[in-house]
Amino acid sequence: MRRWRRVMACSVLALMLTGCAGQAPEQAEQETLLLGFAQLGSESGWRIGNSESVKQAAERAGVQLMFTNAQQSQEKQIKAIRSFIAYQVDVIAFPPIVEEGWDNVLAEAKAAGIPVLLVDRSIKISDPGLYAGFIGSDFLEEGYKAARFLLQKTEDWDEVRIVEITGTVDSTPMVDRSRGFSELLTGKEKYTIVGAISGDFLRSKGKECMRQLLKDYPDANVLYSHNDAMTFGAIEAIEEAALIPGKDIVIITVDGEQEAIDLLIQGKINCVVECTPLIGDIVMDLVKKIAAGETIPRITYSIERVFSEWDDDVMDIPARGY
Ligand code: GYE
Repeated sequence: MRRWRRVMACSVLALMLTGCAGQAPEQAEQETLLLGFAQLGSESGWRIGNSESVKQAAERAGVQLMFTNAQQSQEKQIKAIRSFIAYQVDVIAFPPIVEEGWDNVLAEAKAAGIPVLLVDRSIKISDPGLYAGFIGSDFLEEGYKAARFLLQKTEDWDEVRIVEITGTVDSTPMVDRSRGFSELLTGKEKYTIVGAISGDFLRSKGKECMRQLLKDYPDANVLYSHNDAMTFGAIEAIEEAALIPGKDIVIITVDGEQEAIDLLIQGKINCVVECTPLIGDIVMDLVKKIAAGETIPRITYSIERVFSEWDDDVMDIPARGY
C-alpha cells in the first residue's frame, strides 16, 4: 500500500486545483486516500454528467479528490497529471482525450510509484504496465449496436446512404464507434457511408458538420452520430434544411442523455445507443483496491442497453440523470 496520507485542509488543495470533495473538519487529520482526477473537458452533457458522478462518488466514498478540467487540451491534461505526481497523490485517474502521447507522463507516474486508472477512454502505449486497468464503455460494441439497429430498420430499403459525424479524431470512442459500425456493414452492397466528418463531440460542430454533409450529400438518408451533443446540433441543421429528422433522415446517436430520450419520444431520433457516464462509484471502488495494492481487472465495462423507436417502454424510461 502506498502512502495514504494526512490530508491538508481542502481550501489549500483548492488553491492549486479546482474541485475538492468535501471533508468534515474533524476528519481532516485522518488517513485519507487522495485521488487526482484529470478530467478532459466539458464538451457535452455526457462529460458534465461524468464529472458530477466522479465528484459525488468521491464524497460518498470518503476519497479526497483533486479534480482538474483540461478544457479539451491534451497538453493541459498532461500538465494536470504532472501536478498530481508532484503533489504525490495516492492514485491518478483520467479519461485520455486521445489514444497516443501518454508514454512519458505515465512513465513519470510509475517512477514516482503512483498507480494510474484509465477512465472512459483508452490509450495506445508501448508498456501496458504503465496503467493498472481501464473502466468505461465498450465502444466497439456500441458501433455494433448502432449497425444492428440500422440493418433491421433498412431491411427493405434499396439504398442506404449514410453520413457519419464522428467524435474527437484519434479518441477511443471515435475510433471504435466507427470501426464497429462499418465492420457490420462491410460487404453489404446497398450500404454506403457516403461522408464522414469529425464534430469533436461538440453540439456547435455537429450542426456545422451536418450543414456541410447535407450540402455534399443531399441524398443521404441516414445519420450516424457519435454522440448526442453533435446529434442535437445536426437536428437543427436538418430542420433548417426543411427535412424531417427521424423520417427523411434516420438518426442513430450514442450516449443517452435525457434530451436524446426526449427526442426519441418525439420521433426525431430513431435509435439511442446507451453509453453511461455515471461510473463514479465503480471508479472509487477500483481506486480503493489499487491503493490497497490489490490487482484489478484489466478491463471493466459498463452494462448498457439500446433505446429505440421500437421499444414499448420509451415513455417509462427512468430519468437519465445526465
Ligand atoms: O460519448 C461524448 C463525450 O468519451 C464516451 O465523450 C465519451 C464520449 C461521449 O464527449 O459525449
